[in-house]
Amino acid sequence: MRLDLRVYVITDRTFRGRSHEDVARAALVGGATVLQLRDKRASGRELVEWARQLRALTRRAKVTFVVNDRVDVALAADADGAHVGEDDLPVADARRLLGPGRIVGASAGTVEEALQAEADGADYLGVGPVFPTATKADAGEAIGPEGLRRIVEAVRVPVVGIGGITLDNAAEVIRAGAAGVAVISAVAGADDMVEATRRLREVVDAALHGRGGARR
Ligand code: TZP
Ligand code: MG
Repeated sequence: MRLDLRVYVITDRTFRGRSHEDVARAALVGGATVLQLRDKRASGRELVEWARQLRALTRRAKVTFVVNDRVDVALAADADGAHVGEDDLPVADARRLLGPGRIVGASAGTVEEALQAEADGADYLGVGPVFPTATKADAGEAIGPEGLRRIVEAVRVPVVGIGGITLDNAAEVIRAGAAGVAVISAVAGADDMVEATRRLREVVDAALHGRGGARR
């Protein structure tokens, strides 16, 4: 399956008592192209149970499914891949464990980190925070669309922007060269999660079209 990063929805249980499954179902109906399970407080036992649920839903929808932080959970649930950051397994180790057939996503906030993650075998990069965000306390300073652009131009792998992305600024992220937008609160915190995803998809598709299609 080709990696389609256009609308990358990350599930989160901290919004309005919604479960991972609630967010996932809505995101899939709304047209998300990647779903990521993210839960910093859960046990491995809980994570693998949710990962199996989301794996079943994403398989039916033919949507890429990635587990945040946990290569072991991704393997146990037969996810398409895992996303690792600075507190997780190094990218090269994630690649070794996941093999060539699964996706390794990596977080990067600077050109140096991005080049290293690419050299270590990442398939795509999550770059940000592009805008200020309240969702991740230790996200660091926003790099802005220009910071994102510098990273996009430095690497060959596709990049998704993350951090503070909303319907109002998603087009800017695409215009900066990103292959897609990764969001938590813009979907998980929305009144209508299906509609929020659908509109994000429209904005991203229109911006990609305006740019002359996906960069790669
Ligand atoms: N990594 C960098 S910013 C961020 C993560 C997980 C939080 C994104 O959440 P939101 O609500 O889309 O700003
Ligand atoms: Mg992580």
